[in-house]
Amino acid sequence: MSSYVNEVIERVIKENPNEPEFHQAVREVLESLRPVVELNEDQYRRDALLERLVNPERQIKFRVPWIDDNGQVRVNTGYRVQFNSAIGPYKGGLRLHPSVNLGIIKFLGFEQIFKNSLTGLPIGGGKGGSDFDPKGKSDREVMAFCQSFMSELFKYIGADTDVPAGDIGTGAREIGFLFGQYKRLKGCFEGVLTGKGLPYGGSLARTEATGYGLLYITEEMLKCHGQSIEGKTVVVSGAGNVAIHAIEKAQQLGAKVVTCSDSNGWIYDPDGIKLDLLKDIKITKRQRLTEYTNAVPSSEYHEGKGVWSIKCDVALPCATQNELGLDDAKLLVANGVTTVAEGANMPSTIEATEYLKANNVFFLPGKAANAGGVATSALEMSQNSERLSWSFEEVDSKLKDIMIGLYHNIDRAAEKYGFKGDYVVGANIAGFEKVVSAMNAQGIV
Ligand code: NDP
Ligand code: 2IT
Repeated sequence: MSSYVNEVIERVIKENPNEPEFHQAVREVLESLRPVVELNEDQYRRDALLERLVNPERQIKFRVPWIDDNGQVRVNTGYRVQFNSAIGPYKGGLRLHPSVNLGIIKFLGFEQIFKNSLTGLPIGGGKGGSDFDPKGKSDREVMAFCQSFMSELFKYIGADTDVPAGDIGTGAREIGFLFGQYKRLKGCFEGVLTGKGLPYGGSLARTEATGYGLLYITEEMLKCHGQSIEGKTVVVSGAGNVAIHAIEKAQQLGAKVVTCSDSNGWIYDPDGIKLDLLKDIKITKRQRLTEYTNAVPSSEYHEGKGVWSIKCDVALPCATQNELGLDDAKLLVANGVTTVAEGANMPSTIEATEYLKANNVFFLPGKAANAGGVATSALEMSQNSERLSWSFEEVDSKLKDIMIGLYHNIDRAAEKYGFKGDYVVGANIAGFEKVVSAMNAQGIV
């Protein structure tokens, strides 16, 4: 057992107190890197490779004052963690949610390094956000916040340095306000954000990409095991960008999706989720899920958590971190689940992941399964660089090829180190290998 891995995990816990999500993400990655670290322990230790990997290149924390509709000044905290630029400009979303703190942004930024590496595209890892809650705010308040946030962030980002995008709470509206303020301050129209609107440099299929990509990789994995998603019962959590487009592609592939959820409660529709209705409620009207049962009386609405109690073949957690715990994993296994693929970032706890794997459930970790979003962001960057835009079909087919290639890459990496079928190990090792060879080539920086 590599003592170097243990030492670095202990240091991370000691030096980053009160950041449990960051500890969890580091532990999960470093534990699976043991076989690689053991082969190279002397060199990695001499070069402090793991210490450099777990320490962000830069973290920026700033005040975000804005004025609400009553004339009251409000103050939020903004963050951007520029974690690792070994293989390209920092790339990763901005999360706007009251739960955001530095530890959450660091966990997301750390995951992003390996995810971005797995896409095969030239993007480094970063993440940002704020504890601002867009929910219940007027468009003017959201604009005021976004303009203030960008008035500080613009100093640190750029099309070739750091390219933020959406995440929880940051969708097309917020990206538009952020882009407008960046352009005004810099006096320069450049691809500094992805997930932009189509009239000003956005890419077709970026909105759909994370959810679609999740289904493309899941289908490829099932295909390689002689199965298919067609005819399967699927349980989804979340009702945001990732969840909605995962439901859409699952339905297109012939699956029956029976649940979705938001931060208040969840829906069980045994006849299959009506996607047009769900989109109207969540995207167009920004309403609560209770509206769904009002429109579909044969469906059930429950307060709180509960989608994992529904019998299914495939479970797709698409809301937030640690939303699927050990008890949920036990319920899923008892009900015969065969596949869990993570649309969200780190939605399963370490105990839940271990339990699912021990019970022979196919488990695709988020950094592989949800990589289609950031991969398509990188395709948006390419289109911006060449000042062209590609058709939906072209972007979608590139996305599909990337997800299929990604599956075979993590499958091969797992097998090479004696962990055939363990996609957690495969994703961490395959993502790490590319980053490490780039770091080694660039010297001690
Ligand atoms: P959205 O804001 O569009 O949707 C998030 C959904 O999850 C909403 O339905 C929200 O409920 C629910 N949710 C959020 N936080 C909580 C919480 N603390 N408890 C319960 N429910 C919650 O975000 P996305 O769909 O973009 O993101 C979902 C996940 O996917 C996140 O983990 C994100 O990091 C990850 N991801 C996103 C990518 C993207 O391209 N957008 C790419 C890769 C990963 P409510 O409607 O009440 O707000
Ligand atoms: O977690 C993620 O990969 C995202 N939120 C998307 C990041 C991006 O830059 O498109």
